[in-house]
Amino acid sequence: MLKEKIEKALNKQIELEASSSQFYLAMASWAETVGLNGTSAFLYGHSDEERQHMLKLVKFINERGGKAVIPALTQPPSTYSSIMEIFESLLEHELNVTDSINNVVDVCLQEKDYTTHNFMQWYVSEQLEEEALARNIIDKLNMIGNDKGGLYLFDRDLETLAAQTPADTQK
Ligand code: OFO
Repeated sequence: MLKEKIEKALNKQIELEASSSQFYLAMASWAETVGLNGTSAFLYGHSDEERQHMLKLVKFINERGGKAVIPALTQPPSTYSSIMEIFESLLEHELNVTDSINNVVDVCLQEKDYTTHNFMQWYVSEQLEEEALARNIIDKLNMIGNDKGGLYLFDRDLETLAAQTPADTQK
């Protein structure tokens, strides 16, 4: 049976993963409307991944005798000034998610819940990867600057990346 504190922390994490999914969906949709098809495909895929992260938590809580709460979500921005703004806010969002995951891990240790602690390790390494990827993308965008040809190639690279990780095999 899940302790109350753990259940609360995990439910808060459900909300964050769901809001990540919603956030990236809004970004994907905007990118699609401005012709950044690769960026859009990448972000649609990323949004699906976040939904899977949320679902994994829902199932974990319920399987351990707790009760998952499906949250209401706030509306993400529907327009962005640039592709750089998208990835900067994505990184900021991921850093918040990492803080929250670290907090869940802390609560697990305080409550001596080693099963949930073990389950959360997957999220800890996932965050490392996601932060690294976002930083890498921002570095590339900084290199490209205002070069339109560079942006075209960047968008195509993201399309390739998205195609390599079809939604149904994403974590
Ligand atoms: Fe769920 O990994 Fe990003 O937020």
